[in-house]
Amino acid sequence: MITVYGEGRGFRVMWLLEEMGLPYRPRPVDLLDGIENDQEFLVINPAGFIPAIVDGDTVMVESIAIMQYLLARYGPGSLAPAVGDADFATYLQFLHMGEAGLAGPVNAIVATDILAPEAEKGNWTTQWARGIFESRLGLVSRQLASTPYIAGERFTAADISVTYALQFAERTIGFGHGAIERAYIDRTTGRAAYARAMDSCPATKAWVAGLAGQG
Ligand SMILES: N[C@@H](CCC(=O)N[C@@H](CS)C(=O)NCC(=O)O)C(=O)O
Repeated sequence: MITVYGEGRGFRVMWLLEEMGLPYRPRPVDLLDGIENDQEFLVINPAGFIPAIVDGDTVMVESIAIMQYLLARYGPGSLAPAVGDADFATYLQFLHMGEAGLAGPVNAIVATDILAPEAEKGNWTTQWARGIFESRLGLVSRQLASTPYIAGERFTAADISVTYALQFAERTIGFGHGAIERAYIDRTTGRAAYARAMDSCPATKAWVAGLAGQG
């Protein structure tokens, strides 16, 4: 049985596991409660960030790497184009861009604009990170103008990566997406596996419900 430590980007992992039909056990990790209080988790990931997985003797962190591992080990089914597939390069590009170019830079904005003390908010780095996010988002928009999914005509793990990043930006920094991205998010999150993953992530579910209540 695969154990998934933490929600946050662990949602990507659980969504993928649901799409693949693999059993897993979500193990909550509360970053806001002081990670030093969760010694059992720190044995798994001494660096103290989520998500992490334990699959038998395998222990891993980094959500995109975990997804690649699960697809390589147990799949990929239809969720990753084969190397010889015309969509393979686009798939790999957006699988990684979802974190490296989109969700990762949003972390910097969250840290500075939301978590930092008042006097240190809104610095040059925040503007830089927003610029990175928006430039990569331009590549997402360009792709979605010609295909319904980020790597072509069918849903893949790259859609999990990118959808998570778009929602993360929306939910944390209030980023307002355009019509193409909105329609895309509706398309990908309408899947039954998305709803099941949400049921495995009660903290995320409560957070999203709270945001909807504010709007
Ligand atoms: N690149 C990492 C980013 C992980 C990350 O930023 N995780 C957040 C929660 S979603 C976290 O644990 N932040 C606290 C920290 O990094 O110490 C991934 O994709 O897994």
